[in-house]
Amino acid sequence: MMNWNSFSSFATRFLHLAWALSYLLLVMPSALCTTYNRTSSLVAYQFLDAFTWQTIADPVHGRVNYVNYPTAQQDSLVSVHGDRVVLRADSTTTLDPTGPGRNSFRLVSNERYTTHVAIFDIAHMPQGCGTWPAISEIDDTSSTAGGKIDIIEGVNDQTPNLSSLHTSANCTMPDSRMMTGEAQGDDCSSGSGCGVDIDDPASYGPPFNTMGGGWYAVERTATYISIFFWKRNDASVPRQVSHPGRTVDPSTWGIPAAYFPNIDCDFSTHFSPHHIMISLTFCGDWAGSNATYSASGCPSTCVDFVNQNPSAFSGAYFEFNRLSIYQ
Ligand SMILES: *[C@@H]1O[C@H](CO)[C@@H](O)[C@H](O)[C@H]1NC(C)=O
Ligand SMILES: *[C@@H]1O[C@H](CO)[C@@H](O)[C@H](O)[C@H]1NC(C)=O
Ligand SMILES: *[C@@H]1O[C@H](CO)[C@@H](O)[C@H](O)[C@H]1NC(C)=O
Ligand SMILES: CC(=O)N[C@H]1CO[C@H](CO)[C@@H](O)[C@@H]1O
Repeated sequence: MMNWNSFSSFATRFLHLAWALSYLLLVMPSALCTTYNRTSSLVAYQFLDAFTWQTIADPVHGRVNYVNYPTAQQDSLVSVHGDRVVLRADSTTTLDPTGPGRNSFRLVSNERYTTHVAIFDIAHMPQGCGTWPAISEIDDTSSTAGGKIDIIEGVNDQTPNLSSLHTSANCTMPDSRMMTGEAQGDDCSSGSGCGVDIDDPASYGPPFNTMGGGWYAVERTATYISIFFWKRNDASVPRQVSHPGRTVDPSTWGIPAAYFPNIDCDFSTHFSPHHIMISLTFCGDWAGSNATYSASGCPSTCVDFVNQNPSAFSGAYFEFNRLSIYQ
């Protein structure tokens, strides 16, 4: 028969075991849970309804004039073809050098997101000398105080480029990370951010468009940010990405193109809830810097080229098949 002492130690051990089990059952699954539920599946006019057209002066000083939605409709800079949404810059107007820049778009999502997955199914991205397209996540201020995730960004058709974080001071990335891309800098608060070159020339610009585009996806959690890319004919694209359904689990998608852990970067103070931003500017601080522009093999100076060659911007458009968001 069990005496009181051994019963008591049995009971204590039982309680410990029960606590450990309940910890495993209740705490661990949520900590390990990487399944997200779909909250938006945006095509056609629903896609456009989820965004606001920002008409601010360009924070990166581009040769651009961000128009509102009615102007974009009137000038056919926005169109819907079945499910697909096309957002383009003006490609018919020769600009007065003393007047405003080239009409284009800067769309900001009405909702903000913290922990989430977004899958962009993109058929075409803006191309041409002087172009500087971006798909980013950023807070309201257009500064990097609340952090900024550049999912796709590049200039002057140069490939492959570039997924990056931009933050306030005291946020760096480890040199060695589980990702297929190549780190270009580890200090996320530096001017160029902690960028990662995506290891595939078809991730950007004309080669991306020739392929029929592909899929970019971002996963943001409290402890890491991952960016994934698959070109259109990539047989390894997960079905969850190519045929987005009710749930996704990015832990089944393989090694990300870019991976940004929170090891030397406190996410809670460096990243606020973010809007999704889709924009196209011309020239400005990056694309238009003399060194960058001339190194890309583009003619003339960036601003003169953008002013004088409207037809060079007939390929300056995004075409989205779908944007799926999971939370
Ligand atoms: C997803 O939906 C399921 C079923 O409604 C729910 O149990 C689960 O908590 C949801 N997950 C998230 C991350 O919200
Ligand atoms: C920098 O961040 C670390 C955590 O990532 C924190 O411990 C440290 O206090 C921060 N330093 C400054 C100057 O904010
Ligand atoms: C860039 O090049 C243009 C034309 O050659 C020149 O006028 C301008 O001063 C240059 N800007 C800088 C910052 O070097
Ligand atoms: C291949 C290529 O153009 N890579 C460029 C990507 O962007 C970084 C940062 O601007 C450049 O240093 C690379 O040359």
